[in-house]
Amino acid sequence: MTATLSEKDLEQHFEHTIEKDQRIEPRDWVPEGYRKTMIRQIAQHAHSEIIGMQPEGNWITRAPSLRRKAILLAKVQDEAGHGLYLYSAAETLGADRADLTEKLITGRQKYSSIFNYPTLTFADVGAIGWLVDGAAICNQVPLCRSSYGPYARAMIRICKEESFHQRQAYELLMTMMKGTQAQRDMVQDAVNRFWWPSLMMFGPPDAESANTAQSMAWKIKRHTNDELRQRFVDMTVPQAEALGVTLPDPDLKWNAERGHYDFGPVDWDEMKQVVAGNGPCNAERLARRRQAHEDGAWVREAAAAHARKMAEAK
Ligand code: BYC
Repeated sequence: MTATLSEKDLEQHFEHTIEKDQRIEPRDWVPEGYRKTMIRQIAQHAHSEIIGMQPEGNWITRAPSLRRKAILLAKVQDEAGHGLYLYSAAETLGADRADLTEKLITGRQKYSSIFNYPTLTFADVGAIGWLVDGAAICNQVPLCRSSYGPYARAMIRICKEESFHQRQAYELLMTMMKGTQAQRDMVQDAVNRFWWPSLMMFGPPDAESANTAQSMAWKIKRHTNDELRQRFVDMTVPQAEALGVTLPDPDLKWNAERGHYDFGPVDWDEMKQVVAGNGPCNAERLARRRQAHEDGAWVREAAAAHARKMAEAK
């Protein structure tokens, strides 16, 4: 005899799983709000990885040596892989990957603001790897303990790869800093342009973050946006000193009382503009993604035809 569980029982089981710090798995019942939030965050994250291939991909053909080209190619391919694990994780929640892609290219789903800034010199490849991957690691290591199993597990591999990305970038910047004055200036200029947008990656301030409270209660997020932003600043200042660059913030200073670095105000209006689609490269990034999607139509058709043939042959 099988007993049917009521919605209340299912809800209790879900709450209990979260409370005990156990993972929610695809087979488990989840409240609709949890499913929606998870799909929203995972889809935005996947889109960010895929759009994030563009700014650095811009330098593959112009990398200054074969070694730098091989490293950059591997990094950009890693981002594609991250996108794929994440779209697969979203599918376990009932999302359809084609639908998510459609939402991205029609501007109905977001991706990280950081990828709407241009990459003007090769030093930007280093600045992105150091600061953007650095911010990503800071944000994503706690997500390895996120309550949704497939997302948390994807995050473990992603973080390992991001750590390699950050190290190769720091080595690239170190090499440039030991070069000519023109190379050092290039690094400083890249850091000046990427510092503030990197701080925006953590999301709006806690007081304006619509989703944090619920996502923390569901243990999707383990820390607030401001906590992680502070952690990133604290971690990065000594790295900047070791590199020999300055961070473009006159208010940045150690606060012994707080045990943290104080930093100046982030330009939240700029972030809002970029998220609303008005950043320097939003139109270009989406147009490129749309074109790539159209160019790939024949691959999707061929794969579907092959799958049909295989099914018929059985
Ligand atoms: N850009 O309530 P909040 C990478 C949106 S890829 C654009 O705090 P939440 C890499 C937010 O979505 C890096 N939008 O939201 C790749 C929400 O809008 P909706 C990507 C942003 O979700 C290649 C609204 O603002 N990382 O590492 O609680 C090369 C209010 O925000 C941004 C991830 O996706 C932004 N920066 O917290 C190198 C990590 N910030 O949906 C590196 C996973 C906020 O309500 N995601 N918004 O309309 C997260 O951890 C969280 O989603 C966030 C935001 C901390 C980003």
